Amino acid sequence: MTKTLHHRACHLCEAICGLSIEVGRDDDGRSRILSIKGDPLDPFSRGHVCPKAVALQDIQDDPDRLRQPHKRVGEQWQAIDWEEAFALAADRLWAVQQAHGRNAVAVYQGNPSVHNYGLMTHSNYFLGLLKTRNRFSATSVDQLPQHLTSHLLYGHGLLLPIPDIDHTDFMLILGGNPLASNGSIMTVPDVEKRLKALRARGGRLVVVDPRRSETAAMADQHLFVRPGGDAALLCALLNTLFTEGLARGSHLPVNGLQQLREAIAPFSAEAMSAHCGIGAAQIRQLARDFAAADKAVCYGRMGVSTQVFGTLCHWLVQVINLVSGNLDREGGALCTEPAVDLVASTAGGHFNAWQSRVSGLPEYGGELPVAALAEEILTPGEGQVRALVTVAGNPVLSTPNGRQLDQALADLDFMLSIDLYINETTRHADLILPSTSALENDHYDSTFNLLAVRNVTRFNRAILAKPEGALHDWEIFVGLAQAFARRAGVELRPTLAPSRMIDHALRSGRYGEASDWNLSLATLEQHPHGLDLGPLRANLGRRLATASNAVEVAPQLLLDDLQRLARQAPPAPGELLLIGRRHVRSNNSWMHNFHRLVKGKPRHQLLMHPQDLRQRHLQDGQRVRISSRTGILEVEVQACEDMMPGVVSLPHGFGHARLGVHLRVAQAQAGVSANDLTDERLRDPISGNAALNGVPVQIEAA
Ligand SMILES: Nc1nc2c(c(=O)[nH]1)N[C@H]1C(S)=C(S)[C@@H](COP(=O)(O)OP(=O)(O)OC[C@H]3O[C@@H](n4cnc5c(=O)[nH]c(N)nc54)[C@H](O)[C@@H]3O)O[C@H]1N2
Ligand SMILES: Nc1nc2c(c(=O)[nH]1)N[C@H]1C(S)=C(S)[C@@H](COP(=O)(O)OP(=O)(O)OC[C@H]3O[C@@H](n4cnc5c(=O)[nH]c(N)nc54)[C@H](O)[C@@H]3O)O[C@H]1N2
Ligand code: SF4
Ligand SMILES: [Mo]
Repeated sequence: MTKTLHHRACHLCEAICGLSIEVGRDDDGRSRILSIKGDPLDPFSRGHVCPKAVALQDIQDDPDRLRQPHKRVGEQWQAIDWEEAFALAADRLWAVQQAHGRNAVAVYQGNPSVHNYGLMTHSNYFLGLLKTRNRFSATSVDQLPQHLTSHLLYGHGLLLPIPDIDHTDFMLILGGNPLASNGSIMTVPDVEKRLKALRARGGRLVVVDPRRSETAAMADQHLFVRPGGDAALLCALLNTLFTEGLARGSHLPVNGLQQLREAIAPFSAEAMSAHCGIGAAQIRQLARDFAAADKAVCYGRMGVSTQVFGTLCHWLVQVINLVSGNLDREGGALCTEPAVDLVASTAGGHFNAWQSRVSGLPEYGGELPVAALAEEILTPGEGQVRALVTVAGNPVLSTPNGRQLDQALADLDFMLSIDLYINETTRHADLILPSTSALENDHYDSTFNLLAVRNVTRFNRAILAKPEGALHDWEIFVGLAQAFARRAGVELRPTLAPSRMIDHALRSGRYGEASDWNLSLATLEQHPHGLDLGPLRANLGRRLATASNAVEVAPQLLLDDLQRLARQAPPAPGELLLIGRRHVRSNNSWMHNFHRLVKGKPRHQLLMHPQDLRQRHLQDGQRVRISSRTGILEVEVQACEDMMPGVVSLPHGFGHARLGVHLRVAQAQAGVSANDLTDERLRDPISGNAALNGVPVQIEAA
């Protein structure tokens, strides 16, 4: 056997870790992975790796993974060839649109759509031809409030300021657990090391979370917050900055500061304390500590996005950074300057240009909130959704009231899924088109370089040869586009391979031919460990894309939403609120089929504070019945001192015990789906983003 060593970025989560992968080639010419390790020569990740990296090998070898197109025939699946598959998809989608209009075909794009570069470059080549307004994605169960905030304040939804974690003196984290997630909208491999370094240089880490998470456990201070209470806390922090004279000027041009001051005046720490469950004196002290730090940054993530005040929260996070003088400043929050810059190559976006048919939810950037998907399928009338295309997604497990969506999918006239597996969602498809695996693909990370705590760049070739008869995701989209264009009689513009597109973008980008870096695909291929382009620097001033060229700090939409917060009822006595959690060995819904990740004790129990158990005469380890407006589940409860009393936690992405799912390892420890309890009617009304956290539930013995 011959052995070769390859360097390659992992792109399973947002962290971009460099890997060293040893591949053996047998005498019969077959290649297999011998080992996957962290790459110490990667200047960004410096050898860091998490257990999920080994999943790359498991995906490669998984006997459950589909390797050619599969067509449904009754309750059976039949393997077919690509030409037949493309023609079938085109015929059926075209027929639905002919009979019921363009919007009768809906699209859902899942999370790997932004992790796989061929999906980034080519999914729209086909999906754009459908010209449907019913486009949905995982964005609206995730970071939509962050895009909308940047759109309103800075004029571009991708001008997302990233915490300058390596240079800050004070980091305030709300609703993020980077020790489990490895960072999000903050690409930061080896985050634990970087947070330890922050503390070693005398800085402070404060975490606000209803659970003492892994990150909270290593912080200088952890504050339990009532789920959904962050907007109240953030208002009170901002109010304290203003009333105690702690605000600092910003070098950025700003509009609306006076309106902001006036609007926030009623939201004192004393008035907000009950809503967030944190004492007024503690809130005021936190504001003083934050303001006293030379360089500080406030960072909010999933826990504050996916709640009923999601957009208000992310607006307040930005405003606190601005008002404390930390926006667009070293050690504060900075926008990246990546080698391939989606900010430069895309328009600023639009919001609320149209609304969803049934509930009138606003579009953002051409997408509607996915909380509306099931009702668009289930509600009869002009414009009803009759067919669905899913791409790299599992909305039955990942979107609110997944059980309702599960039932709705069974009603469709046609469903096409581009996915590697027959999972809880794709089991409803009429046709599944599987792509090559990650290691059979080239990769350039156009998404997460944009969100990284340093300006970094790398391109890696595929490590394993593409198997005979297999297609990459981008080739599947080209095949679908060609077949659909033929069917619809429209002309298709020519396209390039993703690597050619990246080469063009690199050459014309800010580190391209016009700079000393002279970056191109060829230069990056000479740097297989990746290239460090330097720390983040202030740049927002010259990149603001608002009509006024100033930061619009007080959008009327958000000032108005403060009234919703002011009207909020105080917590009901005995309330029990459901939140989620992530584990470093799991990734949303699709990594439970890999032995090496799921081995050991189960990790999908319901966590509950012992005091809440006692009050309900429940025992640790017992099976309980948990119910919400949308569903009832039975699950094992685990006593956990790390939970805030009145709050229970269940991870999402489980619930694999459904008929027809072909994930044999995952089904051995199926668990239940948290999204059978979450409620599609519980949303942030500003963005329409789902409120997956802070769901009212009841619990009793099963
Ligand atoms: N209750 C609750 N719900 C949540 C969350 C939560 O915290 N709590 N988190 C939300 C978040 S942040 C997200 S991002 C969503 C994720 O939700 P989704 O994106 O809907 O689901 P995933 O589990 O990421 O499913 C990914 C799918 O892509 C397939 N896949 C993987 N790689 C590829 C590839 O290269 N090509 C193709 N074609 N397919 C591929 C997998 O087989 C899998 O079916 O879940 C959301 N749902
Ligand atoms: N291992 C692993 N890594 C992942 C993923 C994964 O599934 N597994 N998913 C990837 C994806 S798609 C994403 S989007 C990122 C997400 O990255 P993070 O945002 O860091 O994700 P979570 O671990 O869900 O952290 C959310 C935290 O918010 C807390 N929380 C819940 N409700 C509230 C609330 O009302 N207020 C406050 N302040 N906190 C609250 C939860 O207790 C939890 O600790 O992770 C990515 N990385
Ligand atoms: S943290 Fe783990 S899953 Fe994420 S990029 Fe690094 S190795 Fe891959
Ligand atoms: Mo996500």
